[in-house]
Amino acid sequence: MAKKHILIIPGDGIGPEVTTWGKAVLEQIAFQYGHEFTFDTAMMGHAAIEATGNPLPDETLEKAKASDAILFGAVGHAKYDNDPSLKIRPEQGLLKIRKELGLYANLRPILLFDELLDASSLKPEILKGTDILFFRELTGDVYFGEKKRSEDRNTASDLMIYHRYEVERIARKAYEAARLRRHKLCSVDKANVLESSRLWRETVQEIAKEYPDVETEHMFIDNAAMQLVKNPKKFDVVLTANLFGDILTDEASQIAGSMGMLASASIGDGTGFFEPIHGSAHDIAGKNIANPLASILSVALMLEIGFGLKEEAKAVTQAVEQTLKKGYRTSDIANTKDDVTKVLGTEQMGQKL
Ligand code: GGG
Repeated sequence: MAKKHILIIPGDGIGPEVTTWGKAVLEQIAFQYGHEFTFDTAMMGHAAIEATGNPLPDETLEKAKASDAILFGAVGHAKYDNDPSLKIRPEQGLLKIRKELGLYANLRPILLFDELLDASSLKPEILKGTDILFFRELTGDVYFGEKKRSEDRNTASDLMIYHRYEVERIARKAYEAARLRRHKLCSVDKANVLESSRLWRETVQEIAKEYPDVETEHMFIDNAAMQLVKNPKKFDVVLTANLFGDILTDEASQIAGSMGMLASASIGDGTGFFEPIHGSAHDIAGKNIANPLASILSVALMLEIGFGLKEEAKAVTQAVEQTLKKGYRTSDIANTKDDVTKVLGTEQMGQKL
């Protein structure tokens, strides 16, 4: 029996709706397998700014450090998107918690369910058999480099910065994962232009020597973006920097059918952090139309990677597969050919699992 304490951070927009169903699945797993999961909740993002003035209150960070895993929803709000001059922003909470918890590796599996082959705008014959695991670096790059604005406000810069140790540690994690998969790793950078990418490539080349059984390829980001839609099956493990990973995985979500299908696990040296890759989608918040499957699949990652509960994780993924096999869809993954009576809201989809 596993005894785990899980912190739920619903966040903003559709975050609370989707984490409700992630938590429900955790409760169901605890019941079925005889585990003891206890829960607490905490604020982050816009909700936290409104309540405390701080996107990551100290109390949230303390609770996060004291938990065995964190299930997170999303951060963001239209108010900030429409006013770039606002200094305190929801995303700062997410970036700070990643840094504070040392969450340097963000694993984003592109899990393509056969049932959703026709939900993608890409051709089924290009997609079928695709199985990619992205490693997005999470604590460096332009996200954390110095930000500057000139006095006249007409010039701005974000420092793109990487240290060798940051590349080494995520590269080793990615190579270890490749060893358990198809022994292929593609490192994505822009080494023909960027110095930080030249450090990235040079470091990955060094680490590659420790893993002679893994075939290494280096690819420029522009080519990778193209290959991802042209020939996604060619990729196994993809290792890339923070910004490139953020963009490439949104693109890759179209392979899986929708942003609403992609889960992620952020890991480092301590507590793991599990969240859908989608943002707060405030335009659809509260309408009961958000897809809860990315949150539920994030729970599968928590069970497997966070707690080592492989059988339980498999049961969650299989439950998602079975639900899709029965024809149930949320509107983001529905197709005009689908039976409209099986196009469900967030709550109804959550209850099907
Ligand atoms: N669940 C992911 C989320 O809330 N994304 C919004 C966001 O601000 N993302 C920035 C990032 O992932 O670096």
